[in-house]
Amino acid sequence: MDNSLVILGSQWGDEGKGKIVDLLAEDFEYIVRYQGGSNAGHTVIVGDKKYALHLIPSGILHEGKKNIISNGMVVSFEELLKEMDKVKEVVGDFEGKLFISDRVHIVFPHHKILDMLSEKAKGKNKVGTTLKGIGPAYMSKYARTGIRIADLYDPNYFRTRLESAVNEAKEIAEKVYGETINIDLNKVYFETLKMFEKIKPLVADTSLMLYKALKGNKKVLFEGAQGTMLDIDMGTYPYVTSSNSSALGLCNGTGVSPKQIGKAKVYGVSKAYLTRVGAGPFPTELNDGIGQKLRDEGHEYGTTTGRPRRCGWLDLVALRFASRINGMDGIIITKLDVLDHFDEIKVATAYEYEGEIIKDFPASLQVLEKCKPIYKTLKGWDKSTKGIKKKEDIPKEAWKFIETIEEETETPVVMLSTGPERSEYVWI
Ligand code: 2SA
Ligand code: MG
Repeated sequence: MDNSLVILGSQWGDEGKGKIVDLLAEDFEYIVRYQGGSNAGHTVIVGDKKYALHLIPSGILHEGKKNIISNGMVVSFEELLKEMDKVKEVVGDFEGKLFISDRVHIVFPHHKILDMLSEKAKGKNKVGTTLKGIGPAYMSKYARTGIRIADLYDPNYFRTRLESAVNEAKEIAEKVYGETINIDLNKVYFETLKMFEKIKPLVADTSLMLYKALKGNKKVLFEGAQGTMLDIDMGTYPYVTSSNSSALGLCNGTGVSPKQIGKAKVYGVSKAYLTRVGAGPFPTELNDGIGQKLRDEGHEYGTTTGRPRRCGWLDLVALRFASRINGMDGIIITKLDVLDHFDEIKVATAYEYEGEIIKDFPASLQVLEKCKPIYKTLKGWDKSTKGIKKKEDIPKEAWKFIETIEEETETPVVMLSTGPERSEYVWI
């Protein structure tokens, strides 16, 4: 790999990005998370140990890498410190290995409370958020009432901003949701400053760091969280997350110009089928035995929340869309082995909407709800692909599956991941 690289989710998250980033990290000097927060759940398995990463980039388990939490992320100090504690046994000292942008917005306890109240108020129309306070933290950012790491260096300034933020949260809770909430301003203030002391040595101007790195032709791996179809602008709005989880978030999330970012390759990670956690449209969802088989075989439960994931066939209308908006140079297919024992495998190549054939993913939820997938049915391979490492071992029916993906998305499949271990993959 000569270039810098973007690895992102091309579905609704949980495509297995963590494993891929961990696998490829060896080739890169910088690994950068640029959006989202602890709503992400990136599972990395090293030897017999499993690490669930939420905020820290998935390169942290490699030696000698610079892992960056850049300005587009929203960070809960409490969760960051907890996570650092979990990987401390591997990482040791974090200085020089983990960098946090001074422009990062902080997720406070009141954001989590507002997340919960907002979901409760939506009732059956709830988004199904991770309740990590992500939406409310981005709301504060865009309402210009947020608090960044850079704002903590002057404790009086921080105090003033926190006071108005907490008062505003209380008012929203009362006026919008009819609930009285208890937030101890002093406690939040002193605890934040105390936690900040531990985080301070890691704080950096990461936009400048990345500018210099890219200018000096250093190799940078950008790690997306969630997935393209959850992107705030291009996803299935309002059933989306609150950040640009597609490649569109790269510039604003890193503070790096499109010119510099444009030199990176983009690989989109896609499961061989499709899952979604939380509510929202999902044209190829299967509420039957096949869906359950996918869930069982694929262990489809949320890394952050443990929620069972909704499962269905691969949707190439959505993947075609993801390839276009991300400018995908290649697709990495994960969990191929989950499809090992199906007689027939289906992939949606278009939708039917009121008698019309649609090939481009629509914006309207009302249209999406009425879209019926048009499937291409492929023969299963009924052989184990688990752990295969050689191209020659890929069954011919699986090649047909791969070729169908390539034809429909006009994007090459570049790698198959054939199991959760670092070593279980094959470049094709
Ligand atoms: P939020 O919490 O405001 O970002 O939720 C908004 C929507 O975004 C979805 N979302 C996710 N979907 C898949 N995976 C995510 N991360 C965790 C994981 C989730 C988990 O890796 O498993 O453990 O449940 C993630 N984060 C956000 C969310 O379901 C809402 O639909
Ligand atoms: Mg995940």
